[in-house]
Amino acid sequence: MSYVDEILERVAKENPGQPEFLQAVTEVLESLRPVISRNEDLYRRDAILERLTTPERSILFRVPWIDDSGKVHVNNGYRVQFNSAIGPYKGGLRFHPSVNLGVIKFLGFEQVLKNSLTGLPIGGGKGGSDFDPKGKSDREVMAFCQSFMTELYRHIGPDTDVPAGDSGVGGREIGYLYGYYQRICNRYEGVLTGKGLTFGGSKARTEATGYGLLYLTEEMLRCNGHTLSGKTIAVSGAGNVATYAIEKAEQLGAKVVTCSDSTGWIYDPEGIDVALLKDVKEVRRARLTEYAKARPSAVYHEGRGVWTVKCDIALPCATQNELHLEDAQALVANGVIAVAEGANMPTTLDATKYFQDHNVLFCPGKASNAGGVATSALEMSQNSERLSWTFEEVDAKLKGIMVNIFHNLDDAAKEYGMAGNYVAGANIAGFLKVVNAMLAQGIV
Ligand code: NDP
Ligand code: 2IT
Repeated sequence: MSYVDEILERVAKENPGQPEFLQAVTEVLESLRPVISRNEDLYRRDAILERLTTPERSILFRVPWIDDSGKVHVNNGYRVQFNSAIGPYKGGLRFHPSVNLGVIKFLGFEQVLKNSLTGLPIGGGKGGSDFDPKGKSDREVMAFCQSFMTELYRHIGPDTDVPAGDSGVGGREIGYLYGYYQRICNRYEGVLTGKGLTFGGSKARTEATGYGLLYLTEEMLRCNGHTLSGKTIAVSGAGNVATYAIEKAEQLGAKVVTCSDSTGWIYDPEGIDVALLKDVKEVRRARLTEYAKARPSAVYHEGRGVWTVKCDIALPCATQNELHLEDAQALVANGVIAVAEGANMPTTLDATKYFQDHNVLFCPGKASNAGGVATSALEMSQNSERLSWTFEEVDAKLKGIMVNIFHNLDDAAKEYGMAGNYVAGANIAGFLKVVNAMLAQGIV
Protein backbone atom coordinates (compact mmCIF):
# COMPACT_ATOMS: atom_id res chain seq x y z
CA MET A 1 0.00 0.00 0.00
CA SER A 2 1.31 3.50 -0.78
CA TYR A 3 2.32 5.70 2.13
CA VAL A 4 -0.55 8.12 1.35
CA ASP A 5 -3.15 5.31 1.37
CA GLU A 6 -1.74 3.95 4.61
CA ILE A 7 -2.06 7.37 6.26
CA LEU A 8 -5.56 8.01 4.93
CA GLU A 9 -6.63 4.68 6.40
CA ARG A 10 -4.95 5.50 9.70
CA VAL A 11 -6.52 8.97 9.94
CA ALA A 12 -10.00 7.55 9.20
CA LYS A 13 -9.55 4.86 11.85
CA GLU A 14 -8.09 7.10 14.55
CA ASN A 15 -10.50 10.02 14.15
CA PRO A 16 -14.01 8.54 14.02
CA GLY A 17 -16.83 11.07 13.86
CA GLN A 18 -14.57 13.84 12.50
CA PRO A 19 -15.66 14.05 8.83
CA GLU A 20 -14.36 17.59 8.25
CA PHE A 21 -10.89 16.64 9.48
CA LEU A 22 -10.82 13.55 7.27
CA GLN A 23 -12.02 15.64 4.31
CA ALA A 24 -9.24 18.22 4.77
CA VAL A 25 -6.56 15.54 5.14
CA THR A 26 -7.88 13.65 2.10
CA GLU A 27 -7.84 16.75 -0.10
CA VAL A 28 -4.27 17.55 0.91
CA LEU A 29 -2.77 14.07 0.75
CA GLU A 30 -4.45 13.16 -2.56
CA SER A 31 -2.89 16.17 -4.22
CA LEU A 32 0.51 15.54 -2.59
CA ARG A 33 0.85 12.03 -4.08
CA PRO A 34 3.48 13.01 -6.68
CA VAL A 35 5.59 14.83 -4.07
CA ILE A 36 5.35 12.05 -1.53
CA SER A 37 6.14 9.29 -3.99
CA ARG A 38 9.37 11.13 -4.95
CA ASN A 39 10.52 11.01 -1.29
CA GLU A 40 8.56 8.09 0.12
CA ASP A 41 11.44 6.37 1.92
CA LEU A 42 12.65 9.53 3.64
CA TYR A 43 9.17 10.60 4.72
CA ARG A 44 8.34 7.10 5.99
CA ARG A 45 11.61 6.93 7.90
CA ASP A 46 10.71 10.06 9.87
CA ALA A 47 6.95 9.34 10.05
CA ILE A 48 6.36 12.73 8.42
CA LEU A 49 2.73 12.10 7.47
CA GLU A 50 1.78 10.56 10.81
CA ARG A 51 3.21 13.64 12.54
CA LEU A 52 1.69 16.08 10.04
CA THR A 53 -1.79 14.65 10.64
CA THR A 54 -1.52 14.42 14.45
CA PRO A 55 -1.72 17.66 16.45
CA GLU A 56 1.25 18.34 18.72
CA ARG A 57 -1.23 19.10 21.51
CA SER A 58 -5.05 19.25 21.84
CA ILE A 59 -6.45 21.09 24.83
CA LEU A 60 -10.11 20.54 25.81
CA PHE A 61 -11.64 22.48 28.65
CA ARG A 62 -14.84 23.42 30.42
CA VAL A 63 -16.14 27.00 30.10
CA PRO A 64 -18.77 27.84 32.74
CA TRP A 65 -20.47 31.25 32.62
CA ILE A 66 -23.56 32.97 33.98
CA ASP A 67 -26.22 34.58 31.77
CA ASP A 68 -28.15 37.79 32.50
CA SER A 69 -30.93 35.89 34.28
CA GLY A 70 -28.45 34.22 36.65
CA LYS A 71 -28.53 30.82 34.94
CA VAL A 72 -25.26 28.89 34.73
CA HIS A 73 -24.17 27.51 31.33
CA VAL A 74 -21.28 25.21 30.46
CA ASN A 75 -19.66 25.21 27.01
CA ASN A 76 -16.75 23.23 25.57
CA GLY A 77 -13.49 25.07 24.90
CA TYR A 78 -10.76 23.89 22.50
CA ARG A 79 -7.25 24.86 21.46
CA VAL A 80 -5.48 22.53 19.07
CA GLN A 81 -1.77 23.34 18.71
CA PHE A 82 -1.16 21.53 15.46
CA ASN A 83 2.35 22.15 14.24
CA SER A 84 5.12 24.48 15.42
CA ALA A 85 7.90 23.48 12.99
CA ILE A 86 8.14 26.92 11.37
CA GLY A 87 6.98 29.23 14.17
CA PRO A 88 4.71 29.66 17.21
CA TYR A 89 1.21 28.22 16.80
CA LYS A 90 -1.00 30.80 15.08
CA GLY A 91 -4.66 30.67 14.16
CA GLY A 92 -8.10 31.89 15.06
CA LEU A 93 -10.74 31.11 17.65
CA ARG A 94 -14.23 30.21 16.40
CA PHE A 95 -17.36 30.63 18.52
CA HIS A 96 -20.24 28.79 16.85
CA PRO A 97 -22.65 26.05 17.99
CA SER A 98 -21.27 23.72 15.27
CA VAL A 99 -17.76 23.74 16.81
CA ASN A 100 -16.40 20.37 17.94
CA LEU A 101 -12.96 18.77 18.10
CA GLY A 102 -13.12 17.53 14.48
CA VAL A 103 -13.97 21.00 13.15
CA ILE A 104 -11.14 22.60 15.12
CA LYS A 105 -8.72 19.91 13.91
CA PHE A 106 -9.67 20.46 10.26
CA LEU A 107 -9.16 24.19 10.69
CA GLY A 108 -5.85 23.67 12.52
CA PHE A 109 -4.57 21.28 9.86
CA GLU A 110 -5.42 23.74 7.07
CA GLN A 111 -3.84 26.54 9.08
CA VAL A 112 -0.45 24.79 9.16
CA LEU A 113 -0.18 24.82 5.36
CA LYS A 114 -1.80 28.24 5.00
CA ASN A 115 0.62 29.84 7.43
CA SER A 116 3.52 28.24 5.60
CA LEU A 117 2.26 29.75 2.32
CA THR A 118 2.38 33.28 3.77
CA GLY A 119 6.18 33.02 3.86
CA LEU A 120 6.11 34.30 7.46
CA PRO A 121 7.41 32.40 10.54
CA ILE A 122 4.14 31.08 11.98
CA GLY A 123 3.10 27.53 12.87
CA GLY A 124 -0.52 26.39 12.87
CA GLY A 125 -3.23 26.10 15.51
CA LYS A 126 -6.93 26.75 15.98
CA GLY A 127 -9.39 26.93 18.83
CA GLY A 128 -12.83 27.96 19.86
CA SER A 129 -16.03 26.90 21.52
CA ASP A 130 -19.57 25.73 20.81
CA PHE A 131 -20.74 28.96 22.50
CA ASP A 132 -23.18 30.92 20.29
CA PRO A 133 -22.65 34.69 20.58
CA LYS A 134 -25.87 35.35 18.62
CA GLY A 135 -28.54 37.03 20.69
CA LYS A 136 -26.28 37.38 23.76
CA SER A 137 -25.83 40.69 25.55
CA ASP A 138 -22.38 42.33 25.63
CA ARG A 139 -22.14 41.37 29.31
CA GLU A 140 -22.85 37.72 28.54
CA VAL A 141 -20.24 37.68 25.77
CA MET A 142 -17.75 39.30 28.16
CA ALA A 143 -18.51 36.73 30.89
CA PHE A 144 -17.96 33.92 28.43
CA CYS A 145 -14.71 35.40 27.07
CA GLN A 146 -13.35 35.90 30.59
CA SER A 147 -14.14 32.32 31.55
CA PHE A 148 -12.61 31.04 28.30
CA MET A 149 -9.41 33.00 28.94
CA THR A 150 -9.26 31.75 32.56
CA GLU A 151 -8.10 28.43 31.09
CA LEU A 152 -6.59 29.48 27.75
CA TYR A 153 -4.03 31.90 29.22
CA ARG A 154 -1.77 29.14 30.52
CA HIS A 155 -1.34 27.63 27.05
CA ILE A 156 -0.62 30.76 24.98
CA GLY A 157 2.06 33.46 24.77
CA PRO A 158 3.62 35.77 22.18
CA ASP A 159 6.33 33.18 21.40
CA THR A 160 4.19 30.09 22.07
CA ASP A 161 0.72 30.40 20.58
CA VAL A 162 -1.04 33.54 19.34
CA PRO A 163 -4.81 33.18 18.78
CA ALA A 164 -6.97 35.61 16.78
CA GLY A 165 -10.55 35.83 15.52
CA ASP A 166 -12.54 33.56 13.22
CA SER A 167 -16.30 33.08 12.78
CA GLY A 168 -18.12 34.55 15.77
CA VAL A 169 -14.96 36.15 17.16
CA GLY A 170 -14.39 39.72 16.05
CA GLY A 171 -13.07 42.93 17.59
CA ARG A 172 -15.48 42.85 20.56
CA GLU A 173 -14.50 39.32 21.63
CA ILE A 174 -10.76 39.87 21.09
CA GLY A 175 -11.01 43.02 23.25
CA TYR A 176 -12.62 41.10 26.14
CA LEU A 177 -10.17 38.20 25.79
CA TYR A 178 -7.16 40.52 25.69
CA GLY A 179 -8.31 42.63 28.64
CA TYR A 180 -8.70 39.55 30.80
CA TYR A 181 -5.36 38.02 29.73
CA GLN A 182 -3.64 41.26 30.62
CA ARG A 183 -5.35 41.37 34.00
CA ILE A 184 -4.58 37.82 35.09
CA CYS A 185 -1.06 37.63 33.62
CA ASN A 186 -0.02 41.23 34.29
CA ARG A 187 1.72 41.35 30.91
CA TYR A 188 1.01 43.70 28.04
CA GLU A 189 2.19 41.71 25.06
CA GLY A 190 1.23 40.53 21.61
CA VAL A 191 -0.56 37.37 22.70
CA LEU A 192 -3.62 37.86 20.48
CA THR A 193 -4.02 39.49 17.08
CA GLY A 194 -6.97 41.39 15.70
CA LYS A 195 -6.74 43.74 18.69
CA GLY A 196 -8.28 47.22 18.67
CA LEU A 197 -6.15 49.98 17.15
CA THR A 198 -5.73 51.71 20.54
CA PHE A 199 -4.20 48.63 22.19
CA GLY A 200 -1.75 47.09 19.80
CA GLY A 201 -3.91 46.11 16.84
CA SER A 202 -2.64 46.48 13.30
CA LYS A 203 -4.23 48.80 10.83
CA ALA A 204 -5.81 46.83 7.95
CA ARG A 205 -6.19 43.59 9.99
CA THR A 206 -9.99 43.96 9.95
CA GLU A 207 -9.98 44.31 6.17
CA ALA A 208 -7.11 41.90 5.48
CA THR A 209 -8.82 38.59 4.72
CA GLY A 210 -11.35 40.07 2.30
CA TYR A 211 -8.89 42.48 0.70
CA GLY A 212 -6.28 39.73 0.39
CA LEU A 213 -8.81 37.46 -1.28
CA LEU A 214 -9.36 40.07 -3.96
CA TYR A 215 -5.65 40.81 -4.43
CA LEU A 216 -5.01 37.14 -5.08
CA THR A 217 -8.09 36.75 -7.30
CA GLU A 218 -7.03 39.73 -9.38
CA GLU A 219 -3.55 38.26 -9.89
CA MET A 220 -4.96 34.82 -10.76
CA LEU A 221 -7.25 36.42 -13.36
CA ARG A 222 -4.47 38.60 -14.77
CA CYS A 223 -2.13 35.62 -15.20
CA ASN A 224 -4.88 33.79 -17.08
CA GLY A 225 -5.72 36.64 -19.45
CA HIS A 226 -8.73 38.10 -17.63
CA THR A 227 -9.40 41.28 -15.64
CA LEU A 228 -11.39 41.75 -12.45
CA SER A 229 -12.76 45.10 -13.48
CA GLY A 230 -16.22 44.86 -15.06
CA LYS A 231 -16.93 41.37 -13.71
CA THR A 232 -20.06 40.28 -11.84
CA ILE A 233 -19.34 38.51 -8.55
CA ALA A 234 -21.43 36.33 -6.25
CA VAL A 235 -20.30 36.40 -2.60
CA SER A 236 -21.70 34.25 0.21
CA GLY A 237 -21.55 35.26 3.87
CA ALA A 238 -22.05 38.69 5.38
CA GLY A 239 -19.39 38.62 8.09
CA ASN A 240 -15.85 39.91 8.33
CA VAL A 241 -14.46 38.14 5.27
CA ALA A 242 -17.46 38.71 2.99
CA THR A 243 -17.86 42.40 3.89
CA TYR A 244 -14.29 43.38 3.07
CA ALA A 245 -14.17 41.13 0.01
CA ILE A 246 -17.21 43.02 -1.31
CA GLU A 247 -15.64 46.37 -0.43
CA LYS A 248 -12.38 45.62 -2.26
CA ALA A 249 -14.11 44.00 -5.27
CA GLU A 250 -16.14 47.16 -5.75
CA GLN A 251 -13.04 49.35 -5.35
CA LEU A 252 -11.38 47.30 -8.10
CA GLY A 253 -14.27 47.89 -10.50
CA ALA A 254 -16.30 44.68 -10.16
CA LYS A 255 -19.98 44.42 -9.21
CA VAL A 256 -20.97 42.16 -6.31
CA VAL A 257 -24.63 41.16 -6.55
CA THR A 258 -25.11 38.78 -3.58
CA CYS A 259 -24.36 38.17 0.08
CA SER A 260 -25.90 35.76 2.60
CA ASP A 261 -26.20 34.73 6.22
CA SER A 262 -27.30 31.51 7.85
CA THR A 263 -30.99 32.24 7.29
CA GLY A 264 -31.16 33.77 3.82
CA TRP A 265 -29.54 35.72 1.01
CA ILE A 266 -29.68 39.01 -0.85
CA TYR A 267 -29.76 39.57 -4.58
CA ASP A 268 -28.95 43.18 -5.36
CA PRO A 269 -28.44 43.72 -9.11
CA GLU A 270 -27.28 47.32 -8.55
CA GLY A 271 -24.36 46.04 -6.46
CA ILE A 272 -24.20 45.49 -2.69
CA ASP A 273 -24.17 48.73 -0.69
CA VAL A 274 -21.22 48.05 1.65
CA ALA A 275 -21.95 50.96 3.98
CA LEU A 276 -25.47 49.65 4.54
CA LEU A 277 -24.21 46.07 4.95
CA LYS A 278 -21.73 47.21 7.64
CA ASP A 279 -24.46 49.13 9.42
CA VAL A 280 -26.78 46.09 9.44
CA LYS A 281 -24.14 43.50 10.39
CA GLU A 282 -21.37 45.32 12.32
CA VAL A 283 -23.40 48.00 14.12
CA ARG A 284 -26.93 46.62 14.49
CA ARG A 285 -25.92 42.89 14.44
CA ALA A 286 -29.20 42.32 12.58
CA ARG A 287 -30.46 39.91 9.90
CA LEU A 288 -30.16 40.58 6.16
CA THR A 289 -33.90 41.27 6.01
CA GLU A 290 -32.94 44.69 7.43
CA TYR A 291 -30.67 45.27 4.42
CA ALA A 292 -33.53 44.47 2.01
CA LYS A 293 -35.89 46.80 3.90
CA ALA A 294 -33.49 49.73 3.45
CA ARG A 295 -32.53 49.05 -0.17
CA PRO A 296 -35.21 49.16 -2.90
CA SER A 297 -33.04 47.36 -5.50
CA ALA A 298 -32.45 44.34 -3.21
CA VAL A 299 -34.49 41.16 -2.95
CA TYR A 300 -34.25 38.90 0.13
CA HIS A 301 -34.68 35.12 -0.25
CA GLU A 302 -35.02 32.64 2.61
CA GLY A 303 -32.58 29.70 2.71
CA ARG A 304 -29.72 28.93 0.32
CA GLY A 305 -29.44 30.16 -3.27
CA VAL A 306 -26.48 32.48 -3.82
CA TRP A 307 -24.89 30.07 -6.34
CA THR A 308 -27.93 30.08 -8.64
CA VAL A 309 -27.20 33.67 -9.67
CA LYS A 310 -25.40 34.28 -12.96
CA CYS A 311 -21.88 35.54 -12.26
CA ASP A 312 -18.32 35.51 -13.63
CA ILE A 313 -16.64 34.95 -10.27
CA ALA A 314 -17.81 33.15 -7.12
CA LEU A 315 -16.31 33.92 -3.72
CA PRO A 316 -17.62 31.62 -0.96
CA CYS A 317 -16.96 33.50 2.30
CA ALA A 318 -19.35 31.93 4.85
CA THR A 319 -18.37 28.49 6.17
CA GLN A 320 -17.17 24.96 5.38
CA ASN A 321 -19.02 22.81 2.84
CA GLU A 322 -21.42 25.57 1.75
CA LEU A 323 -20.83 25.06 -2.00
CA HIS A 324 -22.03 21.62 -3.16
CA LEU A 325 -21.79 19.72 -6.44
CA GLU A 326 -25.16 21.02 -7.67
CA ASP A 327 -24.04 24.58 -6.91
CA ALA A 328 -20.85 24.02 -8.93
CA GLN A 329 -22.96 22.65 -11.79
CA ALA A 330 -25.23 25.72 -11.69
CA LEU A 331 -22.27 28.11 -11.61
CA VAL A 332 -20.55 26.37 -14.55
CA ALA A 333 -23.83 26.34 -16.54
CA ASN A 334 -24.02 30.11 -15.89
CA GLY A 335 -20.49 30.67 -17.24
CA VAL A 336 -18.41 31.18 -14.08
CA ILE A 337 -14.69 31.63 -14.88
CA ALA A 338 -13.13 31.73 -11.42
CA VAL A 339 -13.80 30.60 -7.85
CA ALA A 340 -11.64 31.72 -4.93
CA GLU A 341 -12.41 30.57 -1.41
CA GLY A 342 -12.66 33.24 1.29
CA ALA A 343 -13.89 30.76 3.89
CA ASN A 344 -12.01 27.65 5.01
CA MET A 345 -12.96 24.60 2.90
CA PRO A 346 -16.32 26.03 1.69
CA THR A 347 -16.29 23.84 -1.43
CA THR A 348 -16.97 20.11 -1.12
CA LEU A 349 -14.48 17.69 -2.70
CA ASP A 350 -16.82 16.73 -5.57
CA ALA A 351 -17.67 20.37 -6.31
CA THR A 352 -13.95 21.24 -6.41
CA LYS A 353 -13.31 18.43 -8.86
CA TYR A 354 -16.23 19.60 -11.01
CA PHE A 355 -14.76 23.11 -11.27
CA GLN A 356 -11.33 21.72 -12.14
CA ASP A 357 -12.77 19.33 -14.75
CA HIS A 358 -14.60 22.27 -16.36
CA ASN A 359 -11.54 24.54 -16.53
CA VAL A 360 -12.76 26.99 -13.91
CA LEU A 361 -9.86 28.78 -12.21
CA PHE A 362 -10.10 27.51 -8.64
CA CYS A 363 -8.06 28.81 -5.71
CA PRO A 364 -8.33 27.00 -2.35
CA GLY A 365 -8.89 28.92 0.87
CA LYS A 366 -5.55 28.08 2.40
CA ALA A 367 -4.03 30.34 -0.28
CA SER A 368 -6.78 32.83 -1.09
CA ASN A 369 -7.81 33.63 2.50
CA ALA A 370 -4.26 33.73 3.89
CA GLY A 371 -4.26 37.53 3.98
CA GLY A 372 -5.91 37.54 7.40
CA VAL A 373 -3.32 35.47 9.14
CA ALA A 374 -0.50 37.11 7.18
CA THR A 375 -1.61 40.49 8.52
CA SER A 376 -1.86 38.94 11.99
CA ALA A 377 1.82 38.04 11.62
CA LEU A 378 2.47 41.67 10.65
CA GLU A 379 0.63 42.67 13.85
CA MET A 380 2.97 40.38 15.81
CA SER A 381 5.99 42.10 14.20
CA GLN A 382 4.64 45.54 15.10
CA ASN A 383 3.97 44.43 18.70
CA SER A 384 7.51 43.05 19.00
CA GLU A 385 9.09 46.28 17.84
CA ARG A 386 6.49 48.37 19.74
CA LEU A 387 5.66 50.40 16.66
CA SER A 388 2.63 50.69 14.45
CA TRP A 389 2.73 50.96 10.71
CA THR A 390 0.40 53.05 8.53
CA PHE A 391 -2.61 51.55 6.76
CA GLU A 392 -0.86 52.03 3.42
CA GLU A 393 2.28 50.22 4.60
CA VAL A 394 0.35 47.20 5.89
CA ASP A 395 -1.94 47.11 2.86
CA ALA A 396 1.04 47.22 0.47
CA LYS A 397 2.73 44.36 2.34
CA LEU A 398 -0.54 42.38 2.27
CA LYS A 399 -0.85 42.85 -1.48
CA GLY A 400 2.77 41.78 -2.02
CA ILE A 401 2.19 38.65 0.10
CA MET A 402 -0.96 37.64 -1.80
CA VAL A 403 0.63 38.13 -5.23
CA ASN A 404 3.63 36.13 -4.05
CA ILE A 405 1.42 33.32 -2.72
CA PHE A 406 -0.30 33.04 -6.09
CA HIS A 407 3.02 32.76 -7.94
CA ASN A 408 4.33 30.20 -5.46
CA LEU A 409 1.37 27.93 -6.02
CA ASP A 410 1.37 28.49 -9.75
CA ASP A 411 5.08 27.58 -9.89
CA ALA A 412 4.70 24.53 -7.60
CA ALA A 413 1.83 23.18 -9.73
CA LYS A 414 3.89 23.63 -12.89
CA GLU A 415 6.97 22.00 -11.37
CA TYR A 416 4.97 18.86 -10.60
CA GLY A 417 3.30 18.70 -14.03
CA MET A 418 -0.10 20.00 -12.82
CA ALA A 419 -0.14 23.51 -14.33
CA GLY A 420 -3.29 25.40 -13.37
CA ASN A 421 -4.14 23.04 -10.51
CA TYR A 422 -3.91 25.58 -7.71
CA VAL A 423 -5.20 23.12 -5.11
CA ALA A 424 -2.19 20.91 -5.71
CA GLY A 425 0.09 23.95 -5.99
CA ALA A 426 -1.03 25.33 -2.62
CA ASN A 427 -0.71 22.01 -0.86
CA ILE A 428 2.73 21.30 -2.35
CA ALA A 429 4.18 24.75 -1.67
CA GLY A 430 2.78 24.83 1.88
CA PHE A 431 3.84 21.25 2.65
CA LEU A 432 7.44 21.45 1.42
CA LYS A 433 8.44 24.28 3.76
CA VAL A 434 6.90 22.61 6.81
CA VAL A 435 8.36 19.21 5.99
CA ASN A 436 11.84 20.54 5.38
CA ALA A 437 11.73 22.20 8.81
CA MET A 438 10.43 18.98 10.40
CA LEU A 439 13.16 16.90 8.78
CA ALA A 440 15.84 19.31 9.99
CA GLN A 441 14.53 19.36 13.57
CA GLY A 442 14.57 15.60 14.12
CA ILE A 443 11.91 13.44 15.73
CA VAL A 444 9.92 15.86 17.90
P1 NDP B 1 -18.18 35.87 10.65
O1 NDP B 1 -18.70 35.21 11.85
O2 NDP B 1 -17.79 37.30 10.67
O3 NDP B 1 -19.21 35.68 9.45
C1 NDP B 1 -19.63 34.43 8.98
C2 NDP B 1 -20.73 34.69 7.99
O4 NDP B 1 -21.09 33.47 7.33
C3 NDP B 1 -21.99 35.22 8.65
O5 NDP B 1 -22.66 36.06 7.77
C4 NDP B 1 -22.78 33.94 8.89
O6 NDP B 1 -24.17 34.13 9.03
C5 NDP B 1 -22.47 33.21 7.63
N1 NDP B 1 -22.68 31.79 7.83
C6 NDP B 1 -22.19 31.02 8.81
N2 NDP B 1 -22.64 29.77 8.68
C7 NDP B 1 -23.41 29.78 7.61
C8 NDP B 1 -24.14 28.78 6.93
N3 NDP B 1 -24.19 27.53 7.40
N4 NDP B 1 -24.80 29.13 5.81
C9 NDP B 1 -24.77 30.40 5.35
N5 NDP B 1 -24.10 31.39 5.95
C10 NDP B 1 -23.43 31.07 7.05
O7 NDP B 1 -16.93 34.97 10.17
P2 NDP B 1 -15.74 35.37 9.21
O8 NDP B 1 -16.21 36.23 8.10
O9 NDP B 1 -14.61 35.80 10.04
O10 NDP B 1 -15.34 33.92 8.65
C11 NDP B 1 -15.99 33.35 7.51
C12 NDP B 1 -15.14 32.21 6.99
O11 NDP B 1 -13.84 32.69 6.64
C13 NDP B 1 -14.89 31.06 7.98
O12 NDP B 1 -14.76 29.86 7.23
C14 NDP B 1 -13.52 31.41 8.57
O13 NDP B 1 -12.86 30.27 9.05
C15 NDP B 1 -12.83 31.97 7.34
N6 NDP B 1 -11.69 32.84 7.58
C16 NDP B 1 -11.77 33.93 8.41
C17 NDP B 1 -10.69 34.75 8.59
C18 NDP B 1 -10.73 35.99 9.41
O14 NDP B 1 -9.74 36.69 9.47
N7 NDP B 1 -11.86 36.31 10.04
C19 NDP B 1 -9.40 34.46 7.95
C20 NDP B 1 -9.44 33.34 7.05
C21 NDP B 1 -10.54 32.57 6.90
P3 NDP B 1 -24.84 34.27 10.48
O15 NDP B 1 -24.41 35.58 10.98
O16 NDP B 1 -26.29 34.13 10.24
O17 NDP B 1 -24.28 33.12 11.29
O1 2IT C 1 -8.59 31.03 9.26
C1 2IT C 1 -7.78 31.95 9.50
O2 2IT C 1 -6.73 32.07 8.86
C2 2IT C 1 -8.12 32.93 10.53
N1 2IT C 1 -9.18 32.85 11.12
C3 2IT C 1 -7.15 34.02 10.89
C4 2IT C 1 -6.15 33.53 11.91
C5 2IT C 1 -5.21 34.57 12.45
O3 2IT C 1 -4.40 34.16 13.29
O4 2IT C 1 -5.28 35.74 12.08
